[in-house]
Amino acid sequence: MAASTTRLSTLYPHIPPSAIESFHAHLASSTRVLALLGAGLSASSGLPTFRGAGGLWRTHEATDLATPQAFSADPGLVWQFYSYRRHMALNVKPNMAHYALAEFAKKMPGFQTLSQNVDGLSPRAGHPAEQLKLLHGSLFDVKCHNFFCNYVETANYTDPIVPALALPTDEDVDLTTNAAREASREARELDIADISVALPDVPETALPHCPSCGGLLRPGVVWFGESLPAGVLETVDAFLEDPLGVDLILVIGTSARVFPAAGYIEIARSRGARVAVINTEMDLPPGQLTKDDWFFQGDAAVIVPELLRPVVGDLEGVEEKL
Ligand code: BV8
Ligand code: ZN
Repeated sequence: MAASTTRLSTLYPHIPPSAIESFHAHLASSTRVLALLGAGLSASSGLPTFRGAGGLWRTHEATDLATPQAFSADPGLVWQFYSYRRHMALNVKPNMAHYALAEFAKKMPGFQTLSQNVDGLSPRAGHPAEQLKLLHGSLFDVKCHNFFCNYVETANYTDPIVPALALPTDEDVDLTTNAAREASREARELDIADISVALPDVPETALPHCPSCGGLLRPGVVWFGESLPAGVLETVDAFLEDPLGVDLILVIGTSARVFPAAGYIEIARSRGARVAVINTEMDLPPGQLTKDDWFFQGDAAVIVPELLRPVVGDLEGVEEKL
């Protein structure tokens, strides 16, 4: 039994070694591979998933805040939501699954990765850009909200992006009761995702503005009701329409509920792909898995490196980066 099979079935006794071996056998004969990534990939880096915490940010459904309507109604609130997520993402690191996928891309020219994640962790793990399609944009891109202005800025890692979006600290809170004792220690950032923390009022004038037309800048992500980046859709369709077909699709840490991203699983299957799901929960829409597919239940950061080990090896030296 191969070392990785032993390792994985030791870590996850519920995963039958035969499933790992049949997966590795199929991987060995695969040249055209897709991956669909979701928030679960970044969970063990320390980032909350959309469904985690009931999908709520303060009292708001994350999916409600991720809309053009929410931004038009209250750009300050939406910017605090995205600035918070930028801050969180910049304060965590890619995990072994991000690195394994990046290494797999370098070793497998016929590998294309479709990420729903806007957290920037796959790019930070060195995933080759031409093999990484950010279906829903990035927290670290900004663009002008003015329909007639096409100003875009990529890879803006300034945190906070404007001073007014700095996270409040407990120094900002009235500490008169035990000020003397408190004064000595570092001011602690307050978690504005927590409803008990007052949300600073950020005037629109203090929000990021477009250097080209003076309009409001908005996060460079795809909001619900907005179409995906045209270039990305074309590249994905070209990969799927390639006469070589698709041998395998890895569905990693996603609830596969958001379209068109979730739709790529069945399209890949129609192009010949077998489906391998890596998820802590059996969270796919019912009936989506057939007998020729695999379901590896557990943490993506542990399972993905083992599943890809025959191609990427033991990712020597990556640990130091974690
Ligand atoms: C559009 C960016 C049209 C912003 C996001 C067809 C049917 C039904 C509805 C539609 C349809 N077609 C379109 C729609 C509408 C809508 C949609 O899909 N609605 C859903 C809710 C039903 N789609 C759209 O609006 C799309 N646009 O269709 O435009 C159009 C066309 C032309 C012209 C104009 C318009 C745009 C959708 C993109 C929205 N933006 N993100 C932001 O991030 O703020 S979506 C966002 O939510 C993420 O990117 C991601 O896609 C989704 C969250 O899903 P996951 O990533 O899977 O996360 P989740 O928390 O749900 O699940 C985590 C999973 O991980 C769980 O399964 C858990 O068990 C697992 N897990 C947890 N820990 C681990 C783990 N797994 C492994 N290891 C662990 N450690
Ligand atoms: Zn502008």
